[in-house]
Amino acid sequence: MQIKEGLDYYPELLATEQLAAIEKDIKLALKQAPLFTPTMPKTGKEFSVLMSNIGKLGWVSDQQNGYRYQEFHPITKKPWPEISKNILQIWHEVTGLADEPDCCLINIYQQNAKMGLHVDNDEQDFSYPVLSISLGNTGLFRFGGLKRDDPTKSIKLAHGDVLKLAGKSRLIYHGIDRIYPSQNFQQRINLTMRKV
Ligand code: MD6
Ligand code: FE
Repeated sequence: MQIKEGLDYYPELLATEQLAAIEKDIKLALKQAPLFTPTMPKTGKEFSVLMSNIGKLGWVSDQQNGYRYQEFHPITKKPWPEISKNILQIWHEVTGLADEPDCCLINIYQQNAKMGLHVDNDEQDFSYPVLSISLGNTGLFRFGGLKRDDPTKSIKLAHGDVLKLAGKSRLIYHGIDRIYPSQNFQQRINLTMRKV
């Protein structure tokens, strides 16, 4: 479903078994590459979202060196685990690309976590899409335009929803305003895949 030019929303795209398999893959990956708390460039303020990565490159941020991609975990210094087949399959299916993503960022939101409005622009080639998969608790996703103060709209991203930012929407501002409580889940997991 196209929400606006370049912004495609695939509600409940993923089947229960596929989601269970992905959750298992993520749990395993997090044993090798534990969650870390990124901090803001300059201020050093902690993100409320916990992060890790899988893939050749991982997205990290800290006070000293800011936002960047690197080949190793910021604490263990080990290379990131590989992106699982289950996750890659969704990238290939939805983007139609034969190329594999370089990075799959894992964002973990506990109840009070949120993510401020931002643009994904630490990559070199914006002609590639960014694909996100949501699992667990529903999150309220807000998106606007190419300028921070453009008007915004919101959609709820639930367990099994997929979102693609491409073309004219590749560089739109977006963020997560809140996480909805749930009887079924303890946290929200968001995976974002990118070519770096
Ligand atoms: C989230 N998502 O859903 C945050 N970025 O937790 C993102 O920041 C995002 O969903 C680029 C493309 C799709 C996304
Ligand atoms: Fe983003």
